[in-house]
Amino acid sequence: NIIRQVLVTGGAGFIGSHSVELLLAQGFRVRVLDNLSSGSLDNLPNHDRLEVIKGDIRDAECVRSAIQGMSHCLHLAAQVSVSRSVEDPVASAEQNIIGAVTVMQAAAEAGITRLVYASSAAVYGIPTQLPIFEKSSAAPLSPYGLEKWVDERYATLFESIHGLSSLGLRYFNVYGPRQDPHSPYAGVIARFLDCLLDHRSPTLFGDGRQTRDFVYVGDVARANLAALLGHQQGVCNVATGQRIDLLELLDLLADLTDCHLHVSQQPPRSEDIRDSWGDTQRLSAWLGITPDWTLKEGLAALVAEA
Ligand code: UD2
Repeated sequence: NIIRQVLVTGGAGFIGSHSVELLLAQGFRVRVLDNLSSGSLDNLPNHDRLEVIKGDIRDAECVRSAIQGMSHCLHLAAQVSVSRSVEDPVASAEQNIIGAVTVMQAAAEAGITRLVYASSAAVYGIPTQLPIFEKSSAAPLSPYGLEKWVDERYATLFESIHGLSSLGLRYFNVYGPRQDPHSPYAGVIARFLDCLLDHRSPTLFGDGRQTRDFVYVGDVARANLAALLGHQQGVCNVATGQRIDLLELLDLLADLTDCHLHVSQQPPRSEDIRDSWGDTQRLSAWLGITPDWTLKEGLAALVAEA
């Protein structure tokens, strides 16, 4: 029985900590590399197979030593705010491109079996058809989306140059426990719920008829695990194949919390796309993953933890 050892960059973050939990439950040894800028040690359990290193993915020496002895790498550390990438594209590119290439180079040098890394539905930009499938053209609307797309190109190149096996996961709208509603990159579900529980009016940008494909973080962790154990090379959506508009979402949350408040309506955000909805055929064919959590169940779990 081979013990798999996985380095999780960004392992103290929202998606990272859920992935670490699942990997530990599956018998992996886990080493987390996190600079704790947005992640927190509070997100992680005490476990004899878990080791945490505080360090930055832009520090090549640190990444090289962290990856030493590992068989797999799950690279999630990133600057995750789309709006921050617009305000400071240089800092964002340093983390999301240079940081990612630093991890890929270290993974190639260390002869890692498999690299799985976080990409984003942001690579697609405005969809040309719905649901969006992986062969749709990439036309990012933000530096963030472009950075993730560049990472995908690097990963493909590193496969041919170094034989580094990798898969990029294009996450759609991820929600669930431990997403901090007050952080600048909190998603709409975390924000709406925070308002409702505080009896403050949620802010709705636009008419509320925009749609999103919301995927529960536990299902994202399952996709990460399956991707680490798989062999497919390229990119894969991580979505549910279902979408909902924001007014329906508000209704669901209002029912679950028993808080029926008026929303404060604002003009649409300039960078917003109208619809996002992921095709999941590849997720199921390549990774054998069908989401376990319906939106209702995921929201109920979130409300129960709040
Ligand atoms: C998501 C991802 C982003 C990127 C992008 C790709 C999150 C948090 N962000 O951005 O990283 O991958 O998809 O397409 O998952 N809204 C409100 N009120 C609020 C907050 C948001 O009405 O208080 C609206 C917002 O205008 C948008 C929708 O809710 O129409 C979703 O916003 P979001 O920030 O949760 O996520 P999104 O889709 O912009």
